[in-house]
Amino acid sequence: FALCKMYICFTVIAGLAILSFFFLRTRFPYLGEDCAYILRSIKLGFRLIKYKKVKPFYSVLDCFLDAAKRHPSKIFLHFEGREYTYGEVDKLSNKVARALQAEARLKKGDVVALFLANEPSFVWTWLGLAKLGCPAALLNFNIRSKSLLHCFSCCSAKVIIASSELQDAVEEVLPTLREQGISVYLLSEACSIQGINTLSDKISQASDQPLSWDLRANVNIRSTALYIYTSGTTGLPKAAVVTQERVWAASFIQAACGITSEDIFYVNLPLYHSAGFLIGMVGSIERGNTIVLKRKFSASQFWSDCRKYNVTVMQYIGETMRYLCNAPKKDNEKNHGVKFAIGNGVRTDIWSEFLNRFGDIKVRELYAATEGNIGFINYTSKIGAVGRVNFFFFPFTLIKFDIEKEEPVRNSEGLCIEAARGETGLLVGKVTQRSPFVGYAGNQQQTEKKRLRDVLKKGDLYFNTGDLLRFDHMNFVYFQDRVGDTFRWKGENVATSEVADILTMAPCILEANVYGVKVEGHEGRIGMAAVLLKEGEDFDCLQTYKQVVNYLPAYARPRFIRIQPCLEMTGTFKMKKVKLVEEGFNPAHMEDPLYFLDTEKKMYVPLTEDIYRAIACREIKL
Ligand SMILES: *[C@@H]1O[C@H](CO)[C@@H](O)[C@H](O)[C@H]1NC(C)=O
Ligand SMILES: *[C@H]1O[C@H](CO)[C@@H](O)[C@H](O)[C@H]1NC(C)=O
Repeated sequence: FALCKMYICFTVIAGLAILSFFFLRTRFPYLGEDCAYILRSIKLGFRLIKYKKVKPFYSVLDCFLDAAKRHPSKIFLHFEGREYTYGEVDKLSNKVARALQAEARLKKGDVVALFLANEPSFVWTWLGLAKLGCPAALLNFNIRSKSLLHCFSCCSAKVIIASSELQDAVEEVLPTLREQGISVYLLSEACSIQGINTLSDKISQASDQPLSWDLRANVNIRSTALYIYTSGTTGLPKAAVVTQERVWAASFIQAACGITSEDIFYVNLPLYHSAGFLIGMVGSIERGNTIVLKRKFSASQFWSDCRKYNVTVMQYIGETMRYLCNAPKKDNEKNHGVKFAIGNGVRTDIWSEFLNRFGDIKVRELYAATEGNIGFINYTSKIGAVGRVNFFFFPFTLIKFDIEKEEPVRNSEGLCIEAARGETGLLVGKVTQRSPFVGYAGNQQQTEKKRLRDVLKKGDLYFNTGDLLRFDHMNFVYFQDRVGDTFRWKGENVATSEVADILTMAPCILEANVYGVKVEGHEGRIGMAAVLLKEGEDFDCLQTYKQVVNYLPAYARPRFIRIQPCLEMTGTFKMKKVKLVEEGFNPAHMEDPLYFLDTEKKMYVPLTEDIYRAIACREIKL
């Protein structure tokens, strides 16, 4: 996680240099906030330096064990009306570790894939694995079949643990898993399917005695702690390697925002992403505070949960902020204890409306990529900004980007050109020893694709975030857009080529160009595909629907399909997208036949002007 770098590179001298630099540069309005934030960051920087040196290595698990010793009866987790103390979670994780040790014969370093819903067992199963010195791969519980197998195999796991509610998804890929000799465990007391082992019964019989520290003696700050999946720029999701150092750095975000051990943190984002897992759950372990965990985000339960559990910190993404603002107004909306909101992707208008309706909540908007080496936090609450560049924790730059060609603009010497202040550019982070780019598990090719060379000097190396940002004259950072090969919908990144691969497996489709289009009143972009049919074939509304629904999670399915007589290519044989994105899905504006994925009729249907109108006035929910 990117923010880490900021903490790492501190020494006293750097700190002082930065401070004096900052006193000269910063204008008056943000002085207090800048100072408080910088001082907190320097303290955290020193802690990370200490963790890098101390032997034996002090991991987040050790931090959890210390918290469980310090306050065993403090509530760690609230979930659906039940509460779990630090002491209980510690014991449960001992039981999980012992059951897995006996059943799966796990050794230190073995990777275990977790295919779990957002439920408390996610937390103690991960802690149990950490006690055995085993990294966990956090599978997205929405993925199925080909994607699921791909994600599973790219982290070289030999064991998968699944929630009982995901049994069907596991059964679907079971033949392949068995062929590969994978051990499959279900968090359930009973299961009649051959090849699926139950785990809950073994966990409840296992001893809750602590495990020997020796089991994880191999773990150090550079060890892989987790694999977290990010959407591929080409093809299937990639497993970003998250080291112990990154886990620590990401867990410091709560501390950097001023969250304390007294706070109650509301985790309503999925635990398979870094936001929910690292910033939320692991950050709460680092602070020693209490988590309210939700199976999924619910706008209607949000504020009543906050009141019921005395929540003081909420987590958000742009979509959830919008859902909260779209909910019907109530009289008691400002009656809650939420002081901070931490997240990313909220748009300026929604941010202002949110503050107007729900009161004086400090919004800490941040920008970072799971695998990246750069990050920003908006610690001063400037509406719309994702951060502030007032000092150099990590070297980065914005470079001019050609949206049409989808590549950086280069000058006659072959070097990139820095974007001017106020101008939108591609964010790239310099790869150095202190801000490394670890890359993706088992995917050298994808790792290489995120590397950008000869940026400002011949032979230099940068991490390409794929994100377009802008810095203003007050040093605030604004997220603008994402370059064309992924788009975001319902808080998930969708890789266009993965969707195209699935579409072209439908018998009538020869080629597909997938992109995201904006819909009024929604965050992100919804999936759309321009397709070329095979010669002599008609568009098969039912078969294409089945193909898409069988292989893609709901957020990745193209809701609109545009049939084209040919697909336009760029000079470098990439499909042209910019014009298609601009043209959108209004049937009045194009001749090409358009289809709409109708979730009620369970097929694609011709996109009529009536349907278009119903979408625009939100009679049809997307
Ligand atoms: C919330 O705070 C109130 C008042 O301090 C307290 O009575 C109540 O028990 C708290 N609720 C929870 C779930 O901790
Ligand atoms: C951060 O958010 C606050 C609102 O909570 C805002 O006043 C401040 O200007 C923001 N700062 C940045 C850098 O975005």
